Amino acid sequence: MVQKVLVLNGPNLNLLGEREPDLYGDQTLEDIGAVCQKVAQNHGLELDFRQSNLEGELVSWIQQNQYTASGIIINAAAYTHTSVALLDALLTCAVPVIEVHLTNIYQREEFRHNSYISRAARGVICGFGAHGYVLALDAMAQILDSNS
Ligand code: CA2
Repeated sequence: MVQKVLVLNGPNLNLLGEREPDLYGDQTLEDIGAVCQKVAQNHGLELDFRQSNLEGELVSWIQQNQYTASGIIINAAAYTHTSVALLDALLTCAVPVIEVHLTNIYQREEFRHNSYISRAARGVICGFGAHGYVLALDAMAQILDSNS
């Protein structure tokens, strides 16, 4: 059976490519999703790529997919630094979680240096822009391959 990877994107990431390109790059989230679809296909994985500005919606998607997804890649955006709810949701999932950030959060303001969700993550990729999603998918494919 084809394994599904859920890719979750948090608040304001729907604005990618429209504002702050110097910081976040000029690719839209749709562009990133399209690249991820190709990469997932090359790995023989199904991809479910989503974005929400609502914390509760992200929590619900994690809960709904905990038995149907084989892995979760998440850029929780600002919720990274605030959300115990997302951490708890991710901790209840038995599947591997990879945290992604476009920017190097450790080079930025101090409040971005702490990630609540890292405790639930197998690994964290940050600072490589949109390519970070590809790196995360490659890593996820390797983890799922070695698990099977
Ligand atoms: O570097 C990342 O990927 C972040 O998760 C992006 C978040 C930020 O709060 C995190 O600290 C690091 C912000 C996403 C906002 O996205 C925008 C995109 C275009 C224009 C404005 C905001």
